[in-house]
Amino acid sequence: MSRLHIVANRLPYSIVKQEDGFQLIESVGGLATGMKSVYTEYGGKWIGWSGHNSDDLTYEEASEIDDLLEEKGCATVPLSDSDILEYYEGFSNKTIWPLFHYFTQYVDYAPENWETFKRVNQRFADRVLDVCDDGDTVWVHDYQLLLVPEMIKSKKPGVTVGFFLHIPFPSYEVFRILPWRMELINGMLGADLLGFHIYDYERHFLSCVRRLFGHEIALNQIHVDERIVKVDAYPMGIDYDKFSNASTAVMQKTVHERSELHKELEKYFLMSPDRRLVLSIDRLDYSKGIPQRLKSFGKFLDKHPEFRGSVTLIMLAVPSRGHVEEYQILKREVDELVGKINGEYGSVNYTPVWYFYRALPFENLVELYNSCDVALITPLRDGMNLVAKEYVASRNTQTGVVVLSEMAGVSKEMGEAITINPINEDEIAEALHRALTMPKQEQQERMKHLQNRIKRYSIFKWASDFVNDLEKVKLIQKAYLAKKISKTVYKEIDTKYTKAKKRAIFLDYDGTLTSFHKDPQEAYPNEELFDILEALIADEKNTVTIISGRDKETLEKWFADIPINLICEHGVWLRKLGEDWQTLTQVNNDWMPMIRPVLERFVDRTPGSFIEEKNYSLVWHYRKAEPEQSEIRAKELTDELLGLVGSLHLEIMEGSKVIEVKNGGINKGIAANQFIQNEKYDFLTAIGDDWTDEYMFKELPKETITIKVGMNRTAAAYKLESVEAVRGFLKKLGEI
Ligand code: ADQ
Repeated sequence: MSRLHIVANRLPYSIVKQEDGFQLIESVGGLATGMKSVYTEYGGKWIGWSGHNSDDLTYEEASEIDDLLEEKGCATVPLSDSDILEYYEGFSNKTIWPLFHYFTQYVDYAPENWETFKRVNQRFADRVLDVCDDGDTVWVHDYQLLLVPEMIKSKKPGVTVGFFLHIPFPSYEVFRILPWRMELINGMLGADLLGFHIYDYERHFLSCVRRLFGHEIALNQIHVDERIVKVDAYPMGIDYDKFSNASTAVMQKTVHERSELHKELEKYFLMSPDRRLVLSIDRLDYSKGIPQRLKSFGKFLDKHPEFRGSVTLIMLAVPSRGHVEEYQILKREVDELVGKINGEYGSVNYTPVWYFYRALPFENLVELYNSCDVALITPLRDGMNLVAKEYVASRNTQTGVVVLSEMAGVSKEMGEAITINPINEDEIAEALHRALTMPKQEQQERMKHLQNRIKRYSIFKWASDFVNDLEKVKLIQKAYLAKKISKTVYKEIDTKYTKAKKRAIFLDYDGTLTSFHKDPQEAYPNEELFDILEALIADEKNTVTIISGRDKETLEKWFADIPINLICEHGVWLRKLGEDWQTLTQVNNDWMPMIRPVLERFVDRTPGSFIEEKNYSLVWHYRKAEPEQSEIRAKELTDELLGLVGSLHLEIMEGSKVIEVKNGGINKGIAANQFIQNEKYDFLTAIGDDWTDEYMFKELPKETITIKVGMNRTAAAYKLESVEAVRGFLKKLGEI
């Protein structure tokens, strides 16, 4: 692979001022560890902010920092006082953070913060554009840089862009509140691969794209203009061995090598063999559910007095975003709750909650993971939560229990934890009791499975999976473009067309010649389409046929004034030029009274859907209905119909937002072949967009130029991306 650059709000170093100048301290956080393995391997740069306010630095100091970082492969993006206030503390942490964690009451909608957010994102993108060339790959991280992918892609489409969101992506109902919702999604869609921790966030994102933009989505691929954007879930892991080895090292230390904290912990256990420790670790953030956790611990001591005196909660809170009012209020609330519990249940030699409001060195962190019997992890919302994984990795004894919020992304990977609803204090109190009384053997059984899983999907595997998929997206995009009608391919088609003496042109209608409308009756042909068709028909070598699933009455009405062949209802009816309608096959309608009530039931349960009755088929339309609900209903209806149609010799066809029930043995492929038999065409083409057109692509003679509209998998030889592209193609053939 060519060079891979990382873009994140922060660089993987912090900078401290010493007497003799600045010094870099390498970050040991999860992201820095994971990314270092990829960006050094691929020889790229890390682009980000140094953490220093540029207003506080002289020109010489800023240059010194830049030079030091440059030597480490980093490119800095300067942030001034007002940038930090409005881009970082403002829009990132007071708008996106609360909204994406479902704290809508805390969201600040200040427009000036949005303006600065855009400006600073552009500064990051410009810095990326400075250092990268066409063919390079860029991996952008997290919610502070949501606009950067599009800002890169629009300037350098030859750069492959990946984006990973470390926090949850909320459901559409929450996301839609944001006045700048379109801009944010548009920014993200500049990426070629979008990664989320879990499938739920991916699903929410796709639902927002579908509802706000209406882009075509096939499974997890979005069709944005002429590009395919892939969306997938990659649950971020940790450096498992680092925690596991450090834990072994802690155990092996001699008494005088041990840290003060370690000695304190040992003293605590020596006081009584029944002593137990429960661990709680997070940044002091309202999303982490700290007050609820404390109250639950109080409830536990209240309900289970036998544990008073022997169970202590060690609560570590890393100071975070202290300038923001909500965080100050939270800090006061936590302080008061700790005081209250300790006052109520404590004694001279028992403190129920040990509260540390600070960051701890790595070694101490591991000592705590090592010594605590239970990890109590109860965020109200959390993108992933790495603490849970770190605890598991540090348990070399294979004992220990994780009590885990179902609202943390990590809960999807930790089926063996005791999961709780973080708002339900009674449930948490009971889960804690269960954890503290769980037999050792059961603990080991559960821990073994957890460890195997977390070890396998480490931070390194996570990073390499994402990077490999980014490579693969390029192949998917290439395959798509390979089928696209390029200038050269068009020339070949045009040469065949010009040489031909007798041409048959089959054109599907909805989604091919005209866009879909919520009301199918509004999809009538416009002037441009008539001009295109008339130009084709004017050449007497051409036989033009519209081949559609629509009923014959509609198409006859719409195309009354133009001499064109019509095949309707997927091939039941044919009207050749100057002739009357004829049926291509013998069919009957005896089955309709049986099937209609089933469809009616689905209409009643799916607002916006309706039934169309054609001469020989019944169609359930759901384009106007709520998209997600109707997809589920469509599956239910198909299942129900499958049980009915077999004995009636019917077929179910799933078109674009329609389910059609019709007599078996009829399709566009059979009809088109019947149409051309006994005639000698030396140029054949068929254009269509949905899977009912695949019958034509598969069954027409192999020399047919088959063209699929859209991105889905197809048997057609070529693809055109849209109705406009089809019209453009036909205009060129018809020379208008
Ligand atoms: P965070 O909200 O910061 O991350 P988390 O994933 O739990 O949450 O990571 C916290 C990190 O800080 C852990 O590595 C932990 O060891 C460390 N830490 C916590 N308390 C500490 C203390 N007192 N001293 C020292 N270190 C401490 C965001 C998202 C998460 C997502 C991560 C990664 O909010 O949901 O898991 O990014 O994508």
